[in-house]
Amino acid sequence: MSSALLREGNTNCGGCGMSIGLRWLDEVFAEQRPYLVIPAACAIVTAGAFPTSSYGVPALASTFASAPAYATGVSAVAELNGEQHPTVCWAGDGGTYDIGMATLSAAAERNEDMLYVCYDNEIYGNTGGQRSSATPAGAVTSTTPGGKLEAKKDILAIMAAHRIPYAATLSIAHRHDFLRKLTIAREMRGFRFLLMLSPCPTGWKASSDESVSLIELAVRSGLFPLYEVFNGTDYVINARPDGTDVAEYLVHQRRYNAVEVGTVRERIAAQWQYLDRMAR
Ligand SMILES: Cc1ncc(C[n+]2csc(CCOP(=O)(O)OP(=O)(O)O)c2C)c(N)n1
Ligand code: SF4
Repeated sequence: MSSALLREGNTNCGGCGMSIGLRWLDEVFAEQRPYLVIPAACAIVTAGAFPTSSYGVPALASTFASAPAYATGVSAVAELNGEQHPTVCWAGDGGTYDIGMATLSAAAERNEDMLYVCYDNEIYGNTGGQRSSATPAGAVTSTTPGGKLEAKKDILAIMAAHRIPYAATLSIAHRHDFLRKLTIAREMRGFRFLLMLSPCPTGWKASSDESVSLIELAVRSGLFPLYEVFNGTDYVINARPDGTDVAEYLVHQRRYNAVEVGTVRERIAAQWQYLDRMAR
């Protein structure tokens, strides 16, 4: 399907979750023609070589650490000019969980008027698949050949603690829920944060035609909960685990060849205990 925001012929690998996310962003934001702000990441390679671009809307490339600061300026100038174009920061997990954390936290604390979408492929995809603080424990990356030891950072809890108007998770296997959350974010002002688990067949060592089904398994097994947090306090759970064993998710990705399935099941149970307490 052709898209005004993301043009065909871009450099994204087949099966990249980011491509689906950008197309669905376009479905909800087409009329507004957003200004994209993108830090160093696969998503800025997507644009291609200047002066041509695979993005059909203005896209500003920022330094790795500074996308929310750039977006703060873009959003403020748009407002000064009386423009209706929303500012959308589109960043990977490296730019979000790690190197962009200071400017992300600062922009969220100031409640800047922007939508921030993190496409989380759980690695530094663009530079060869190094670990980030979004990489789950047990996953093999180019810098954790024996499997990562530390647990994945809970970025949604961190963003909710800023008491921003809206924070939510997105699944490319749940189109209706995905579009609904983008629409909520579109209608709000202030800092909105959306987290999309984004398959990277290259780094996940998975088949490119399984990207959507992998995310479905991640949600159904409870590994990737679908939920929303309003104003930092009001938790709404959108889908509960349905008994699917997380082993089904892990077995299709060679990055998890040596992972302890029992440990992953325990982590999922602990995560749901926490979420259930917050949503009470
Ligand atoms: C200060 C700085 N350090 C390192 C780099 C090299 N670099 C460019 S993109 C990238 C990885 C980005 O990872 P992520 O944000 O997860 O996005 P992805 O590549 O996975 O889309 C790195 C390390 C850089 N551009 N700037
Ligand atoms: S390396 Fe991964 S994140 Fe980057 S374009 Fe390819 S599939 Fe997408």
